[in-house]
Amino acid sequence: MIKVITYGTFDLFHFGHQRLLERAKALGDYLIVGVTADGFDRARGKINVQQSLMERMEAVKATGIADEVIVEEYEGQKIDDIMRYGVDIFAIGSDWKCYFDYLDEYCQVVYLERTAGVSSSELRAEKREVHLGLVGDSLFLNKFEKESHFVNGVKIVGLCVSPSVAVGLSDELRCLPCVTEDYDALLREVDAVYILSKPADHYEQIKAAILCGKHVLCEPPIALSVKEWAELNELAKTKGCILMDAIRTAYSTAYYRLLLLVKSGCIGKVVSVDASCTSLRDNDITPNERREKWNSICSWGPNALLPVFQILGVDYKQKTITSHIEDESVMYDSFTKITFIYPQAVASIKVGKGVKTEGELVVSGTTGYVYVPAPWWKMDYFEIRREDPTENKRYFYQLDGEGIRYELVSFLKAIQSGKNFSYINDKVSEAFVQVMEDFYKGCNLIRI
Ligand code: C2G
Repeated sequence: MIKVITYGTFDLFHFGHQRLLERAKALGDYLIVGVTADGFDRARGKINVQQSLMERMEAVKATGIADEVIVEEYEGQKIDDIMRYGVDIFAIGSDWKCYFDYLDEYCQVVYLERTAGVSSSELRAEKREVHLGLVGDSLFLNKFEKESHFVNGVKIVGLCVSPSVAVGLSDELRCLPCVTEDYDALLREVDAVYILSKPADHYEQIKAAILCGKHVLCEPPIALSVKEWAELNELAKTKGCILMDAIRTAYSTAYYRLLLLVKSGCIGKVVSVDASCTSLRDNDITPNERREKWNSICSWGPNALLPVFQILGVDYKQKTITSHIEDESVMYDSFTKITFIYPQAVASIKVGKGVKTEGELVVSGTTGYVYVPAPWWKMDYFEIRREDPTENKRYFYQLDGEGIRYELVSFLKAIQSGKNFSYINDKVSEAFVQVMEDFYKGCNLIRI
């Protein structure tokens, strides 16, 4: 019996896949199909896959061509599989020509002509080309624009920016079809907006966008009062629009795996979460501009609060905010420390814009702790540490583009499906805003 093996993602199963499987099967008597696991696809840079592993495996099974369907989970697995299953022929589309020649040490390698005119990428793009507009006053937009090219189905078509910021923007951004200072004009040209303007403008800008039926991805805080936050959320639901917090850390694989491990009890019961996020000030803007824009609490607060609220929840009993406020007129805090008391745990965050400290994250539990070195918010690595250091474990997950591309993929999926897949749920988003509101109102605020 001649055994043939082939591999693929088989996203949005199409005619090209069908033909590939038919021809692979015809090479022998028994066909094994390896379907790539989500984590493996991500690791090899395929981040736009639409269907879950289960759905993709089902689609392959439904053809009735495969005799056996397996999951491909790791680099190098092909060699393992070929040996384990006693495979005679490895078959793959001609788009991989030469790439798998190294397998000829183990079996015969056959490249089958790729079917022209159909591909998952095209199907994905067709399904959901979302025209995105950028709103903001930061050069970070350059990075955002670059990252958008990794996500098919999204196209940045416009930009609303003040002339002072426009000077530092890349040519790609300055040459967009719609570059304007008029926000309403931008809204007319797009399906969705990414908002990176100063926090005090978020409420009005989000409201205007949603009233026009546009989806919103906004750097948190979404609003500066819970009342406004609730109003925007309600409005988004009524209008069928997605409103999502943009925190890149939430979309990094390492951070997400850390959450899953902690939640499944790998360090016992969590008793403390401590996170610090600080940076020195931008030198490219004047002190006045800077003060009007992002203070410490708005720049870093939601990011530092993310692990606190996602691990311990939002029902804390007490909170104390201690801030060094440099300018009372605009509530510019160069440093803020917040402590939370939960029924059986504590948490603290330190944020600074003009004060620097070690940017680490520590989650302490009854059987060990998680340590994430600085800058933890760009997480690709963490350790689970125990009393006996020989039991320590290290985890590494590639982080591409600081998580921006994964965040965009989630936003697009949400738009397409009408369901918010955001890793940051409503409760967490609201709790960020509650902290901001208390800070600005001076509730539980100690000035140093
Ligand atoms: N294919 C094809 N014609 C198309 C599209 C795809 O013949 N129009 C083939 C590909 O060449 C591949 C298989 O269908 O052999 C599955 O394609 P994908 O789902 O795009 O998977 P791919 O990323 O090519 O994964 O490590 C190698 C991978 O597992 C192959």
